[in-house]
Amino acid sequence: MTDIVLHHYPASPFAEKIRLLLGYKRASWYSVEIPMMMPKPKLMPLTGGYRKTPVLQIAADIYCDTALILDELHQRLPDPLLLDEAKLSDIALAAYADSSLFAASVSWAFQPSSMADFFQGRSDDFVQAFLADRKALRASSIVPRPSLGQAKDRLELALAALENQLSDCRSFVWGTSPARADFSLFHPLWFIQQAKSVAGILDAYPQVGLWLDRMRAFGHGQPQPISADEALALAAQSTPLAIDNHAKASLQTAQVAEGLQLDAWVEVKPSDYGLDPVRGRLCFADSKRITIAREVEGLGLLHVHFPQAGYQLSVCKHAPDS
Ligand SMILES: N[C@@H](CCC(=O)N[C@@H](CS)C(=O)NCC(=O)O)C(=O)O
Repeated sequence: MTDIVLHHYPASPFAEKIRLLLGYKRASWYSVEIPMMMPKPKLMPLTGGYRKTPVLQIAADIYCDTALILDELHQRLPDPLLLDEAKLSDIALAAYADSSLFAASVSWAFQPSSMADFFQGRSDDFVQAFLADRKALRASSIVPRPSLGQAKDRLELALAALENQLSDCRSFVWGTSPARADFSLFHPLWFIQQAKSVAGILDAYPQVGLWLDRMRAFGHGQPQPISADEALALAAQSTPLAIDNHAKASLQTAQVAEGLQLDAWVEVKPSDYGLDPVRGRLCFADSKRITIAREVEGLGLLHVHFPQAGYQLSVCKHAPDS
């Protein structure tokens, strides 16, 4: 098994989703702590502009977005328990939790009365810089952050439904083993638990509380801290996994008609918020993922992977500089 490197920071809920998955898989992994806000000078060479947290690196392959990271880790560290064949209900519930529920949990957790829970020991300058960074991140967003009142309504609906789902004493959302939906539902609620002054909203849901404990018990596996420079060196020493011709041939005719031939200069960007484009040559696209090749000074060839769902892929009008 090649080394797993997770670029993340402790307070990130989406990173917690992946840390917990690594715990569930009892994985040993390398942990690179990245800045909570821009600039991220040692991450950008790897991703080519994608700035969200977390990012998974396996040698010279870089995986963006936890939906894809979860699938990739599940493929590389298979286990008989996690639902192998994704069911539509599982994918849909995970997508709802990662978007609508996550946005509600951020609005709820970041109330004026709970800001101190997150920023204890941080300078005023840090807090102001962080808030400005997140405002800029959301500036181009197509999903407005819910108001506090809306967030409360959304959370109560979700918590009551989850309580109901778990009320037949099943261990996890779909039964005896955790699935995508469990990991996606966990991280927004974990984030609320970190905001101690407003976490009381969870108290009325005892089954949810027991499920949160059960999930948390997976832990984080065996993380070993490494520096960002060491992670860059791992990328520089390696070449990306080969993409076989059969897989390449799966590029859809409809996409080719749109100019998305293999080796075309393309850009990929999220379609919700943080719309920073990543440019490179298209080397693979199927129903699940998009892969682009980037030649990076000092690092050589990297493959950067994105999920299809939630990302826009388009042909670049001009060839990028790198
Ligand atoms: N769809 C992305 C969302 C990731 C995301 O929004 N992460 C937050 C942190 S939890 C983020 O990137 N915040 C800005 C930053 O870390 O710079 C995923 O599933 O990975």
